[in-house]
Amino acid sequence: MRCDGVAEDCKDKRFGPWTLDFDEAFDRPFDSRWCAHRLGGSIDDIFNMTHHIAQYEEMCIMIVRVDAALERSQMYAQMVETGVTKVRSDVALTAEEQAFQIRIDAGVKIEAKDSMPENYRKTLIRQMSQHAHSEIVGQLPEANWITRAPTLKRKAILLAKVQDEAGHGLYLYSAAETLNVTRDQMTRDLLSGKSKYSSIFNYPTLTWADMGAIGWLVDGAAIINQIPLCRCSYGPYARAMIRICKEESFHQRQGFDIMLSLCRGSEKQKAMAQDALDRWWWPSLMMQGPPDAESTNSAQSMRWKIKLFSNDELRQKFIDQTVPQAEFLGLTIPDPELKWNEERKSYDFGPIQWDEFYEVLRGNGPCNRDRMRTRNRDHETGAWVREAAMAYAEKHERRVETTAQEESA
Ligand code: BYC
Repeated sequence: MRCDGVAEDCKDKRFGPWTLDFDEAFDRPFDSRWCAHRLGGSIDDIFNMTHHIAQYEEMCIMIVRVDAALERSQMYAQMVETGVTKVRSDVALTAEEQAFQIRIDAGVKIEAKDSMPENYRKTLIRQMSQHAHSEIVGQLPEANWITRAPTLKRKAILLAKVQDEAGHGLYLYSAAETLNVTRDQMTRDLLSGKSKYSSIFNYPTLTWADMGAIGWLVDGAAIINQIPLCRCSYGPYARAMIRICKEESFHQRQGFDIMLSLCRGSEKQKAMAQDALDRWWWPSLMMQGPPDAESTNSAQSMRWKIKLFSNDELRQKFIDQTVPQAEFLGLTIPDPELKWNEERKSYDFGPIQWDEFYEVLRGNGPCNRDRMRTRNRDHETGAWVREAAMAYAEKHERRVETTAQEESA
């Protein structure tokens, strides 16, 4: 199978017409060197493209998006009718804000010590801390199944995945700390309910198939959202996301693998997989955030290149990627209006129950209270670990100081 494309909107002519042979991509793990060779660019240029190769046991899906021009995200911001008018026109910006915007438009990465508009800093703290909280709270629904995983192998894999989520939270809290906010403050905001975390983690995990559905759908939706974040304008966030995305890719595969085993199992196991898909499908679509017309932050975040794609664009990508995977599993997406649109080369889909999403955001989802209770309890019972770690760090620091003094005496 061959795929041809022309990166017409690329100013960078090195990404002119391209052809990819899917057979050649078969069985090939993600390899930036190979991609660079095939597309005629350098390895650095690969970071200006969104490449995601997902490889499954018997199915290999390759998604290649040529998205090289730095101007492209700006073009998107102009193209997408977000329905909000929160972006100030250039003339309304102060001289410093204009200078900052010029750097953003030129694709310059903003680093921790650079000057930045206060609202840029606050927007990043909001998004990055929410993202970090989602990783931490996201451990709870899966941790629920560690003791009940069906085999030792599945248990070890799930345990590793849940540990990875804690690691993602740590990278993100550390990256957010470069913006002059402390981790203690961010934690307080989570525990008091001031700061949000992803709506998806307020749904219960009722069966083992939910571990498959979370990996396949929730991590799948997360990857679609997070790959563009590797190129966002804030350096520490972008760099943290590169490693996170690599691990998320593994998470999604393990979820798909659970679904595949269930779908190849008994009728009862397949029904369990279908039930999990029925319950997780719509909340996974909501994960990408409200529709563009109701997204209060998108327009400004896209102008600042914190977001490179709108919520609706990411949702559509997720659907287009996931429907063929469901077909491969022999499962039915619970949407009678889902239909391939040949003209748009995308799937049309039925209405999303946004009332449910906003109820979850207001704290009235099936598990909101339980998640917050558990998180607060774990924070309190874990106090001794933090105290011990601090005491050890202080002791270590004192020892280093004493040794240095002894050596200089
Ligand atoms: N849930 O203006 P909008 C994971 C809020 S973890 C809750 O479009 P924005 C995983 C939004 O905050 C994956 N709230 O906002 C972990 C805003 O309220 P505020 C988590 C949501 O920021 C463990 C309001 O609605 N991923 O994969 O431009 C195990 C209006 O929305 C949600 C990230 O955090 C939601 N779903 O866009 C397994 C990615 N959606 O703050 C898996 C980084 C919207 O103004 N975050 N809201 O009071 C983002 O990309 C963006 O923040 C969003 C929202 C696309 C989520």
